[in-house]
Amino acid sequence: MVPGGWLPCLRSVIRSLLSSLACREGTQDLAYRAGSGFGEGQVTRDWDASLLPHKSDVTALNGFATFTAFQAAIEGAVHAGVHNAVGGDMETGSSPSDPLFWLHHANIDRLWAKWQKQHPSVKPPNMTETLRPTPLFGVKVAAVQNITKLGYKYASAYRADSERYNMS
Ligand SMILES: [Cu+2]
Repeated sequence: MVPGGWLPCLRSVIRSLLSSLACREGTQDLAYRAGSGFGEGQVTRDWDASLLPHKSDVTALNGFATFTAFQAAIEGAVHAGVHNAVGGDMETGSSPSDPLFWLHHANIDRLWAKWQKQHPSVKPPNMTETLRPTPLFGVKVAAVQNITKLGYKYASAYRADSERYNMS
């Protein structure tokens, strides 16, 4: 398990990326930064749509009443399923070199924000734990719970995913 928790670390990285982009012009820089982080910017993919998560995997997330159960469920079928479906670099430790990594992780964070909205009193069991490694994270789990306080929001957080996408 990631020290501090997988979802809090994911959100901390998204927040850091957004802060970095706020100091730059345009979204072209996102693709450049993502593509230049590992390797030579050459992204490999080996697409297999049969490995994508199903709509039922996403809708089932709302049924989890504890953070620990929710985190385990989203990390498994929903998160890993997209990594495996895209294939190539997305299945390896160099997955951040693929711009899809950042879109995918932002969507995972969005789904967590949506779940938080539906379970406002449910918190991770380790709110006082510091995310590690500290040079990369170094904040407490509690510090990444509220995306509004982190300075961003998801426009679709209040819509059903089936309304936004043609999911079958
Ligand atoms: Cu991932």
